[in-house]
This record gives sequence, structure tokens and C-alpha cells, in this order.
Amino acid sequence: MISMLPTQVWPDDLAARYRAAGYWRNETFGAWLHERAVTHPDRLAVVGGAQRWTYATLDQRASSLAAGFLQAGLVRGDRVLIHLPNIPDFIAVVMGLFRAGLIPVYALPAHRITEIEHFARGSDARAYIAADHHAGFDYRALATELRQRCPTIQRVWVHGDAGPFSSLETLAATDGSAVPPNISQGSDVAFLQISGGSTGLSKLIPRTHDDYIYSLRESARICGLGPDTVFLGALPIAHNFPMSSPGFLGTLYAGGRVVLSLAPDPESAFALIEREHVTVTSLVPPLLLQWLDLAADTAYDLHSLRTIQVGGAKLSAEIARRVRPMLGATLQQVFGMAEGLVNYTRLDDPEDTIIHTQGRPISPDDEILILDDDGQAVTPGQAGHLLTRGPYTIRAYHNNPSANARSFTADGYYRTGDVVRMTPDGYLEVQGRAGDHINRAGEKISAEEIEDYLLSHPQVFDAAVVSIPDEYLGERSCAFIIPKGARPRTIELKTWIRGRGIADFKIPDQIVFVDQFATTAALKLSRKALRAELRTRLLDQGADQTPPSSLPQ
Ligand code: AMP
Ligand code: DBH
Repeated sequence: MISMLPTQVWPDDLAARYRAAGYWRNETFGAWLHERAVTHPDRLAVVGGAQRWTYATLDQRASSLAAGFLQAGLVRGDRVLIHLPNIPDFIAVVMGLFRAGLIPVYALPAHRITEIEHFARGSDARAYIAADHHAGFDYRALATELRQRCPTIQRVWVHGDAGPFSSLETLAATDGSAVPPNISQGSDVAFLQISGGSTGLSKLIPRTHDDYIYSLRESARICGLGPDTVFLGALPIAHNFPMSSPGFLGTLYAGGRVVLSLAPDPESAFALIEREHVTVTSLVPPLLLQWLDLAADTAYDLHSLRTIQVGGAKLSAEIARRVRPMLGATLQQVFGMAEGLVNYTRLDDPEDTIIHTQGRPISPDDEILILDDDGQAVTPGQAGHLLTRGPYTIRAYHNNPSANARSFTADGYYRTGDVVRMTPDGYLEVQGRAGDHINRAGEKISAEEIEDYLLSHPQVFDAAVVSIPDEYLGERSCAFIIPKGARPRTIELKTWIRGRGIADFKIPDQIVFVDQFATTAALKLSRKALRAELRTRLLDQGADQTPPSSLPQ
């Protein structure tokens, strides 16, 4: 099979403009980390577990890993799946891959074999790097299964006890002194990020050094990051938000320190905030709620916190209001997407803007369209579909013509699927989604993907998955099932779905059995209209009360 090298190309005139404006500087990840290690080698870069790495240590480890990857036979442009929790080696591995011109593909720790196989096939990956275990799950078993399903995966490295696989620690002992800091161009694709997926499984998002570094640099500036910044990575750092908005990459770019927590819960995080004098972190709304709860009577000293960023899902004004009094920090709302566009409330915005809006774009060259259902611009101030293009928003997914045809207009705008309105001063307020995904505490779940798993069960005649408002999670998932013959038990269905080998957060929170979906008047409903009707029916019946679900780790 011919392997398809990921690309991301903007039209010449726009690319020229982004360069002329100084957005794209032909900077690369390999090079900038090395520059910082030369200017401030002894400054702490990454703290996690018992490890405390200076910039020099991180830089050397990245070079060693780069040398190891190349000696193991990987060649420039090869894709490497990363399946690591929040450990310092996540950062060293990624930086090592950049340095070797290899292309990381980021999976979330919650992903399981079905998603990993999908990423491996979609990216034509040649290697897989995982932890031995995390949060009660053994990734080596997954690696074994992956090797069987995807023979293109030729190398597996494991952090910790490698079992039958190669040890990442041994690889990190390779002599990296001959590896140049950089072999890439700014316009090369640096990595493949994954989309939350609104139809079917996640799509792969190729981001270039030029475009991503621009978004990091500006994000770091907007968020006031500098050498005294201590960023806490509490959410899984494979997520685009804690990775780049400004996240751990923006923090290192600005010369600050990254502190990693293996779990996002307030107990783990507060201890680190006190110990490391954390100044900024990024959270999803349900986590913020947990933090606010515990902050009320915590013994930990949280005074170092200056900024709490919240994004990934809509934050209610009611909760937004509590951040400053309870945590003593400025709230920053962040509305972004792995495809590109990121909006921030600015730190010096009026309190009202910070509480009620999801911010405004990073770049003066972020082009924003808000359109009605017929594709016409809405009257200013009205809600409509958000489309965007700009210097760090992709023009195409990797190797996916049908998704590209759906998701991009002929003139290169990305259809975000979000419904927003714009305030007179150019801030966006997210109203909801036009599509059928469920935003469960910031994790996006495709209704279609889960319906497909349900439909493969022998006792399921038909299935429709919808989002239900949830006080704690924002939204939770509810599966409506028309049984085939004997009605299966709820627990059986959930176990069945888990058995498909998918992330736990995708298992429906609630299952409702029905005899039929649509009323006879509405037999010809589209899938989308059907989901809408089922949702309304459930809410009207007041049957939406289930015990609060827990957040995935
Ligand atoms: P993804 O494309 O998977 O990176 O997910 C991005 C999506 O998350 C956006 O298109 C929004 O639907 C949602 N999102 C991100 N941040 C926010 C926010 N602050 N408020 C509401 N929705 C958000
Ligand atoms: O939800 C997201 O994907 C997201 C949220 C905030 C994101 O990608 C980002 C900031 O960069």
C-alpha cells in the first residue's frame, strides 16, 4: 500500500498573506525547543510524578528519543500513534518525534482498541507508543490486539514495564548528540490531531508547524504567559485545549513550567497547585464545578492561581460568576476546536463579557461567517451556523474526501457545526450545535457511531442516540431502542457496547426502550429530526432524571 503523506495546504494568496503578516515564520517545534534549552538550560520545564526536568533535560531526552526512533527504522513522515497519560514522557516523546520529522497521532487515554485501530488505519501508522497501564487499564493488551489487527504497526514502545514490547526508557538512553534540532519546514504537517467526530468515528486533523505555532504564540500572548508561568495540565494533555490553548506547548514556548497531574480531580490538582505554585490551568465546565465545590473548604493554598480557563463545552453564566470569589483567579472562557479557530475572553475584559461570552478569535485574519439555514448571513446579533477560515484553521481532513465535502465550503470555510451569535463588539456566544453529537463534559460523541454499535446487537431492531441536558455533565447521552423480540436488559446492552472496545465516555448514560420511534405523522423523519423528536418526547415526559454520572478519567 502506498502510504499517504499528510499535507495541509492553503491557497497561495492566503499563505503569502499569512507569511507577510508575520503569522507564519517557518518556525518548527524541533528548533524552538532547542533554542530555549540553549538560552535557559537550567530552568524547570516539566514536572510530573517524581520527575523534574529542566529545559536542557527535556531537549536532550527529545534528541535521544529522536535518534532511537530513526535507528529503529522509522523514516521521516512516518506516523506514530501516541497513547500516553499526563506524564513527562508524553512531552519528550512528542518533541522527539518532531525532531525526527515523524508525525504523532494523538489518542486519548480513554480510547480503546476500536478507536486506536481506526486511527492506525486512517493514518497508516507504523508505530504505537503507550503506557504500561493507567487508570486500571493495561495498554499492553491493547497493543497485542492492535498488532494482530494492523500489521502496518511494526514497532511498539511501552513506558514502564514493557512486557513483550520494547522499553521506552531504553530508547531514551540512545545517544542523540548527532541528531540535528530540526529537519522540518514550517509548512510540513507536524502531527495529526483527532476531531471529536460528529458523524461516525473521529477524523484526523493535519496541522502544520507554521499554523499551530502561530496559534500557540498568540495564545500565550493573549493569556499573558511568560517565564514565571506555571501551567497545570489536569485534563488529558492529548486534548487540543490543554495542548495548545495555550496549554503545555504554549507554556514551553513562553519559557514557563508545565506541571502534569495524572488525574483532573480537585484533590490531586490542589495538592500540586500548592506545591508547585501553579498560576494557570484549563478545565471543562463539570470539572470546574468539582473544583468550586472543594475550594469552598479546602486546606490547600490556592493563592498562586491567576487564571482559570474553561472551555470544551458551554459554561453557564451562573457558574462562571463563582470563579473569582471562590478561586481568587480570573476566569477565561475558551471556545476552540482541534480543526483550528480558538476564541478567548481577554483577561482585562469587563466582568460581564467574561461571564456571558465565549470570547473572540485569536487572529485579525480569522474570518467568521454566521449563516442561516439557507446559507445567507444572519442579521447582526442573530444566531446562526458558524463557518470560519484563517491562518490556523485547516482546509481539509486527512485522507477523507467525503468528510471534506461535508465540512468545507468551496471557498475553504470550515463548517464548525456550532450555532453562535456575535455581540456588537465581536464576541461569540455559543448557542448550541446544529449536528447530532453529544458534548459530554467536553468529550464529543457521535450519535451515529453509537447507533451503529447498538444496531449490531441481535436484540436491537433500531436505535437512536440523543443528547439530554444534564445539570452536571452539560449533556449526557440517551439511547432509544426498539427491541427485536425479547427486550435486552439495560446492563446487557451497556456491557455489549463496552465490549466493542471503545472509550467509556461513549457508553450511553441512559437507555429507554420504545415500541416505535416516530408518530405515524412523522414516519418519514430524517435521522436528525427523529433524534430531535425523541429528545423532546423524553423531556416532555419529565423522564430525564437519572443519577448524576461520573466524569471519565
Ligand atoms: P472538536 O472539533 O472535537 O475539537 O470539538 C470542538 C467543539 O467543542 C466545538 O466545535 C464546540 O462544539 C465545542 N466547544 C469547545 N469549546 C466550547 C465552549 N467554550 N463553549 C461551547 N462549546 C464549546
Ligand atoms: O473542545 C475543544 O476541542 C477545544 C476547546 C478549547 C479546543 O480544541 C481548544 C480550546 O483548542
